[in-house]
Amino acid sequence: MSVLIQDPVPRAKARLVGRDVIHRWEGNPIIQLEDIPFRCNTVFNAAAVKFHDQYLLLVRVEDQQGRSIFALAWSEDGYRFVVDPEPVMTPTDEEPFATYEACGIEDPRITFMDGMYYVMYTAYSHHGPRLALARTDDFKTFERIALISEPVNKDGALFPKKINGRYARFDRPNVGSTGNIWISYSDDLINWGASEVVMTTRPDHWDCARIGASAPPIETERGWLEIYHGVKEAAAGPIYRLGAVMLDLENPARVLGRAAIPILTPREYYERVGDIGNVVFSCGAILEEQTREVKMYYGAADTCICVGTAKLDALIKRCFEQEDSV
Ligand code: BMA
Repeated sequence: MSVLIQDPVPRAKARLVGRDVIHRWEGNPIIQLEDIPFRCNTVFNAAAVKFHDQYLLLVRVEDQQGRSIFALAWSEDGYRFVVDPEPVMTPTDEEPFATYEACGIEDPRITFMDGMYYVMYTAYSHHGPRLALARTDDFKTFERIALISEPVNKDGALFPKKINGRYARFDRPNVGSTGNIWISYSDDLINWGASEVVMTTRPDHWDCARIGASAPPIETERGWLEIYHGVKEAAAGPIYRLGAVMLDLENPARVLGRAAIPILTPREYYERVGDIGNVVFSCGAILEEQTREVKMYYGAADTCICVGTAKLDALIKRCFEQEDSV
C-alpha cells in the first residue's frame, strides 16, 4: 500500500512539483470531436484572434479522408465556443496552390495587421510541407496570396507589424529530423529572403530535437514575446512542450532571454492520450490588453483544443529565469 495515497499532505505538495506557468482552464478541453457539427476524424491546433468583440478560433480539423481543413469556432468569453456547421477553408482546386495542398492545410496562425487578418498555414502534399499565406477581412472569404516557402518548412508566423520597413515572419526549415526557428523578411508578403537563424535546439533540454514558433509574436515593453514549441524524442515517441523566449524589438533574431523550463508540458489525461499522445501545441494566443492576461489556445494530443491563461508579466519573467530559480 502506498504511503503517499494515504497521506494528503505529501499529495498536496506533489501537485506543486513541476507546475506550469500556464494555468489550465478547469473546463478543458474546450473543443472536442463531439463539438464539430460535421463528420471528421479529429480536431486540434487552432489560430486565435478577437473579431468584432468575439473570440474566434480557426480550427484545424482532420476530415474523414485524413486531410486537414479549417473551421471557425466563435465565443463570447474565450472559453465556451460554438463551431460553424461547415468548414470555412479546404484545400483548393486552383493552381498553383492545388498541387501543394493535396494532402491538406494545417496549423494556421492569424496575424492582424492594417485592417486585414493574415493566415499563415502549412500547405501539405507529397512534395512535403511548405508555407502559404492567405488573407481575409470578414472570415467568410479567404484570398490566397502566395506559397511563400519551399519544402520542407512549417510553423510560419507573421509579425503584426513591419520591422525596419519590412514584413517579418518566423519559419522552421527542416534539416534532417531536426529544425530550428528562423526569421525571413519581405517587401510584399510574396517574396521572402534575408533569412537567418533565430534560435536552435538545446542539447539535454526538453527542446533538444526540434523547435518551432507557435503563436504569432506578442509585442511587449521588454521585446517580442514568442511562445514556441519544443520537441524531445523519447523511446515511446516525441514529447511536445511549450516554451517562451524574448526577442529584441528592432532585431528579432537577437535572443534576449529564453526560459529554461517549459511554460506548459503534457500532464493532464487529455494531453497525454489521443491520436498523438504527449502533445501540447499552440498556434494562437490572445493578449487581454486591460488585464495583461494571455489566453493561450493549444491542441492537446492532436485530439482536442484547450485554453490556458498566464499573466503577461509572469511569462516575461519566465523568459529571464534560469533553472535553479524556478
Ligand atoms: C507537428 C504538427 C502539429 C502536430 C504536432 C504533433 O509536426 O503536425 O500539427 O500537432 O506535430 O503531432
